[in-house]
Amino acid sequence: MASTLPQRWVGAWAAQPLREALCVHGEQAERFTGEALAHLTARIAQELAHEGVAAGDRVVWEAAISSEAIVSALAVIRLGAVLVPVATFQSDLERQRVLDDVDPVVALATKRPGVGDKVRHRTAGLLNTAVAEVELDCAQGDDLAFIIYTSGTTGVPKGAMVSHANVAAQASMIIDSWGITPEDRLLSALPLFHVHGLIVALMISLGAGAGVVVADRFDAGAFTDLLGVEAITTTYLVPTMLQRIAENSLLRALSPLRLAVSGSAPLPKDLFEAVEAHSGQRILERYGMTETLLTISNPLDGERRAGTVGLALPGVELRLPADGEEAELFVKSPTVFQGYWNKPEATAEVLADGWMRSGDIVRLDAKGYVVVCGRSKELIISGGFNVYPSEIEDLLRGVAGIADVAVVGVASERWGEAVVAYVVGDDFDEAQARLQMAELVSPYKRPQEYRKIAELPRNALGKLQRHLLRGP
Ligand code: MLC
Repeated sequence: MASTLPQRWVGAWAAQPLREALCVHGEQAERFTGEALAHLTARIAQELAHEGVAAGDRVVWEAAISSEAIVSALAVIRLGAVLVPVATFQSDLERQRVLDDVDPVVALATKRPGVGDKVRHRTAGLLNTAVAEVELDCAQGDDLAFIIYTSGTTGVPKGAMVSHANVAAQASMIIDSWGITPEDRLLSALPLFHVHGLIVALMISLGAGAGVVVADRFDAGAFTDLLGVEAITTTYLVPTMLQRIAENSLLRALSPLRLAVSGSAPLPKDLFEAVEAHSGQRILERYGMTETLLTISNPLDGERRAGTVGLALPGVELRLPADGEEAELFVKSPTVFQGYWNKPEATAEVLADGWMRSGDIVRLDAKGYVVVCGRSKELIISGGFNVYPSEIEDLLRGVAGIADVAVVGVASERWGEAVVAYVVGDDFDEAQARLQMAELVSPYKRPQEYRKIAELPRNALGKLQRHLLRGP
């Protein structure tokens, strides 16, 4: 098997020990050479081993964009333990559901009263505790590297199991297809609790020996300043970020980049064209999902076609519709996940004979590039984050005064799709609903707008006709 991700890191750090490997931009910029990262990650891995964390153990990790948190995440992977990233801004309910499901040995997270009482907590980073001698970087392909939670349709989160072989295959595909080299410097302001920011941007770029600069939040002005100041060559974005850069008339800052990639949500054609008109940069759009990692991409050297996600990456098989037709996309790839943690039925619904059911409806354009034209699953993508309507509807049904409710995604220039709740109920109190939702779910899942409606549209069988609600 090709090198695992941690083997790639240590190889890259050893090859260029004194070069800057990582820079974390928060209040200040904190910089780490390859040598420093190799040392610090080994040290934290040894501390974790001393505390009883062993290869194969699950470690919940609060994905702060800080040096301590990032170094700790790398250490967990080097130790061969399974990294389970969670968002810093999760609600207590969301956090508890993950903890209950994954049952970790330790959580590298801020302790919240009552949440995860059974779990041992420690803050990320060096504690100057004792260390245990332990072998590092010896995970094998079949071993799990990550369990990454998605909300799923029921609100009960599903942990997608991603193996070392999955990420090793992804690393080869991305590094070769996008030509990532140690000469590259990547800037990312993506959150680190998802595949895009954590695996594709941070971890695979480190594996290629590229310098990685991460920013702890996205601000169009600060971000475009960093492109120049940090001599950045590549960046990965979601369309909402490009939209903000455009709104602030800062697109020209993208001109010097060797490569700018967009993903996690569809990139509108007019935004693609605006970026090119103002910067000369033809954005490389690609397609992926947590369960498959990235499988389709526009080419680095060939034609990048606006409104398409491109062609199968090397080693990926796609089950595609015939010319002129639309059908659900199925994907087979060495990057397809190992199933949902402890959820064989949910796994069987999407994975059969190595083929992953994407839930996305696609067609081919005139040149055989894949165009995502719809979804067979109920999903809203807001600013690159996935929101499942039924999770939010279930919680809203618990709000006094709501007799019936439907949550839909409404087209939005700012977010791609915005979460909107249609509510039936004479006594509905919007302020109360907002208060309760702020308590229960992450900010991006909360309805941005509540619209009162006399009755929800249903067909003769009582099934909700969501498409009738998706208007502006
Ligand atoms: C933030 N807010 C959102 C939101 N992001 N609301 C809806 N949808 C979103 N995506 C909330 C904030 O919490 C805040 O709430 C309010 O909106 C305004 O915040 P802001 O400051 O304007 O937004 P910001 O925090 O700058 O976030 C915008 C963003 C962020 C684009 C940087 O959404 C983001 O990081 N998106 C990336 C998502 C991503 O990485 N997805 C990868 C999934 S992996 P309040 O209440 O405080 O006012 C995957 C596989 C693949 O899908 O193929 O990549």
